[in-house]
Amino acid sequence: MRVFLLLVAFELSWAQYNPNTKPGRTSIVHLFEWRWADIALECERYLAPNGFGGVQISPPNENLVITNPWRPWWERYQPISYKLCSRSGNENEFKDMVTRCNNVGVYIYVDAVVNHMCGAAAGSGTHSTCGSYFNSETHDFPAVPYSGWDFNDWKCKTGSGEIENYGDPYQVRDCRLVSLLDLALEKDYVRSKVAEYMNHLIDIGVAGFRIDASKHMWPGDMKAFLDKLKNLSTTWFAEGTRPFIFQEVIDLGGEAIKASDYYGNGRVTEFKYGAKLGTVIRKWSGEKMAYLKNWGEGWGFMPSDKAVVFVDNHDNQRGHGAGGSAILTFWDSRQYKMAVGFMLAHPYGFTRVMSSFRWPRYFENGKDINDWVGPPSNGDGSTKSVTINPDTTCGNDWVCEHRWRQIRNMVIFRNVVDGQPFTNWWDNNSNQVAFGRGNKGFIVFNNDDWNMSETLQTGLPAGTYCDVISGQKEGNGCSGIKIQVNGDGTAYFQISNSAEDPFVAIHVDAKL
Ligand code: AAO
Repeated sequence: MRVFLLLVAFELSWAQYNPNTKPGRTSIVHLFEWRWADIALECERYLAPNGFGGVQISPPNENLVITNPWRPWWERYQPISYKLCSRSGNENEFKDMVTRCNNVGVYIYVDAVVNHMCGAAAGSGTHSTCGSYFNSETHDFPAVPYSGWDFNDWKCKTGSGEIENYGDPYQVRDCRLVSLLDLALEKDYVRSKVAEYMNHLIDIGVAGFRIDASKHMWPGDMKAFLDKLKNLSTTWFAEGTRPFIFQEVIDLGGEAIKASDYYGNGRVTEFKYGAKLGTVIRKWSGEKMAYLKNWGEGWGFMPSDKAVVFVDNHDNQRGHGAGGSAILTFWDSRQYKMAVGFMLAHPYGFTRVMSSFRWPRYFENGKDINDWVGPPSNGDGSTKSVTINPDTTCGNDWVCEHRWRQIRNMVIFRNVVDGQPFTNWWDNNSNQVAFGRGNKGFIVFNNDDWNMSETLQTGLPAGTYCDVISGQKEGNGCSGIKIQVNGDGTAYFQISNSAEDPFVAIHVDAKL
């Protein structure tokens, strides 16, 4: 009996690390600020046919409406209630999205903002996305309901009530993050309200959660509300499936709170990944791609099976959060494609692709003063829909990095090589590197300032392969460069340093 109980406990906690994506689908995409109606369409018309496993969505719950005079993207990180209405849509549209995406095997991961409510200076009124009344001075959120008792103010020991020092874990967990009213998650009432919200989403059919600002919650308090979560809906998932949990904890080293404090609850965001990869691809600080030979744990990252990895996220692509100017984004498209290509080819971590909107980036003294600008919107503040151009790119200022050929084809590459070991590493001791994934795929980069011309062991069966970066296999043809793999597995690669994309990727599903 004892052994059995232990096994059950192990099963339950273990399962929260599993992304629950369909077999053979290995990445999710963050469709930042997209409307639910557009996500439903994207699942059906693009994500399912191209092997994406799921979508991280922006927070779906009611939030503060900020107009000064335009609405910042970050208002969605200031909850007013757990009603499902936001700029992305209402509850019916949300349910329709989840149903339609699930029906084509693309699952939904909710950004859960449960550490706090709105900022202390939000005031009172009904300027919220469902029109619910709130009062930030009296800490009154009747639509949940939360009241003064449900916040941490009495617990915080700093003079300002704010987090003043990230070296003190008590401040980080018990005080306010940028003035956001900090929920008292030690209370069972608060835990229950959070779990009720998340269970409502599970009932609708979501597959998991990104837990915002996890660093600012005690891991034990999080465990308490996570333990209250139901298994996933059996309409789409096997009986007993636990929701996927990944916690947003920024740990670049040097602070009191470590990512490892959170491993017991689920996966954790590995912020070192994008910061380091950006530095390497930019060739800053003496870094070079040859050093990527032991990428992953060898670079001091968390264990691969705990990590969620990404090149950029919605914060650090615009100077929020952590990583600074090393972070690569769609603004640096050539290097960005290489970084995302490297991430998707490399076995480390569970991968998330970013999909952004364009904003009028404008630097003053090294800071983007338009870092607040919200999604493409109409005069009344409503979010614009994602239009699709004849060439399959997106309109209305939606960037749709996930639709860039190089990125989309590398999402497919990762699916094809899933489970294969990291093999056949080669480098020139500089910025020309190559590696394989068993006998399924091979990728070669030239990030040096000179041409590359090498014969390399690919590990692949003999034949002609279509490079999925410069083009792709189309019917029996290839719209890109063709690579000839010889009987002994070697192939000749020539990559100009001035190529549009100085990298080549081949895999067994793109064999001609
Ligand atoms: C807005 C206004 C505020 C206002 C507030 C309330 O900007 O001025 O006070 O409303 O009225 C987002 C926006 C915020 C916005 C907020 C609410 O980014 O600007 O505030 O919505 O609307 C910390 C947290 C991390 C958080 C990140 C942004 O730990 O959880 O800040 N990310 C999430 C979301 C994010 C959201 C929230 C949380 C809040 O992804 O979108 O905020 O729901 C250090 C710490 C990090 C810390 C950063 C930034 O990082 O380690 O934990 O992240 O500082 O404060 C080097 C270091 C690195 C360091 C970094 C920056 O890289 O190595 O460790 O420098 O100093």
